[in-house]
Amino acid sequence: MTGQKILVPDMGDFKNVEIIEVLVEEGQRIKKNDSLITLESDKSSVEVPSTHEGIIEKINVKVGDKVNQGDLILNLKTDKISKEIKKIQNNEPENKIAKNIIKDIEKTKIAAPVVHKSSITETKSASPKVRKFARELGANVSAIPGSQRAGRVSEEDVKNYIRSQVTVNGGKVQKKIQEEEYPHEDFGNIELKEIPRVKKLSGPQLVRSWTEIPHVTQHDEIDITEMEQFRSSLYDYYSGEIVKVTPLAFITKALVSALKKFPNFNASIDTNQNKIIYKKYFHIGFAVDTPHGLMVPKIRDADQMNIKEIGEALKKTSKLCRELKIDKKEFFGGSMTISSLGGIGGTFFTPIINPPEVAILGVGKSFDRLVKIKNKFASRKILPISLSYDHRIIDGAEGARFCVYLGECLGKDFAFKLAV
Ligand code: CAO
Repeated sequence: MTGQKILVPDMGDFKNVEIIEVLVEEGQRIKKNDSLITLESDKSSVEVPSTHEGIIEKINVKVGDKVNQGDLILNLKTDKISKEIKKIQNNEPENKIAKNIIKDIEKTKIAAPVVHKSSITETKSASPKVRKFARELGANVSAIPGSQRAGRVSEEDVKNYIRSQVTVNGGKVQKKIQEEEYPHEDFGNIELKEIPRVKKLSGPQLVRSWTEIPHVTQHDEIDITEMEQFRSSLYDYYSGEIVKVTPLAFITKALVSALKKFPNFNASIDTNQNKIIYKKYFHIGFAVDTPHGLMVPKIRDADQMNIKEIGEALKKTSKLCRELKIDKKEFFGGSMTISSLGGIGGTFFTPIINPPEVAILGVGKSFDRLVKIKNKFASRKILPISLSYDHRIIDGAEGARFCVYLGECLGKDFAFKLAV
């Protein structure tokens, strides 16, 4: 039978690479340049296009196979060949076009296809379903930052990307206009740099939160004088060594206690079913400032830890983030997040909720203040906090009660409150 073999072309660095997708089926009619398979190396993915058009007779490869240049991908029954053979079989009068086509036939019989590197589409990897989904939304998969292994793009990445590209104006969704009236270089020297990968990934999530969640931020001050005295006096009972625990460990413990009292804060909205999901676990997220960008890992089951254990978990987890050794799953499945800028400085700010959570606690740097108590002035240690919550789930009164309760947990009776 006359046919065309489609082989793996020369792809430079791509050697012994895995097939992660077969994009066509036997019996399918394909056009020249239609993508046949996707290959994935450590660095990137490429789609291998067809060099001819026709009907696929037999596919010789499957997902998971490792291939090299020259390996057979599939056998194609080319339209030109079949049409011309029919003509010749029917003894139709020869003409110039037919002669040329016969030449083509002979050429295709002996020549291996040559694919120029420029015709290989270097692409972000994504499953055919995700590609179709992106296409339907008018998005180009290669422009979407992938959160999966080796930058693979998931359906959630496509959704986040689309959300980041549109803005809601008067109830209508509009494409963002990002063009400046004058280019920046008109005003002086500039330097263009890549946005770090972590920021590329968190950007759409932040836009989603800021545009979709009606935020309310409530600021408050907590007198932590006694707690701070206790914290600085901590030492190991057996070794006698000073135990260094930052205020964040106490705040985490207080937050767990507040989440038990106010379950609306340990919740998520199920928009599909229009219901509230109440979580029975206490996994506290905390924002970590790393050279690669902001990360928000979780301290799992913080309700089952004492303050020293929480302090150790904070140190260990933030180190894993800074060394990029943290498991991706640790960024998901949280109850509520703490964003502490206490080690850096500043007082109040507006923390952005980390969806699907419904609240976030911002913590500033504690400071001394002279306070009049029983007609005497005393220096007290004050902790500024900023609580942002989703107003669809949490009312202002509940937000205020939550802050008051946190104040009690970290205030002068902290030892009693945090022990229960
Ligand atoms: N008030 C006063 N001092 C504070 C404080 C507070 N609220 N919180 C921490 N400190 C002190 C600590 O006690 C420590 O003091 P010593 O050096 O004397 O021991 C010092 O500040 C440094 O603390 P730390 O920042 O290393 O540790 P932490 O447990 O407070 O925080 C972590 C850990 C990971 C949250 C922090 O390192 C970090 O990355 N913070 C930035 C988070 C961030 O970027 N948030 C913004 C998100 S929105 O863009």
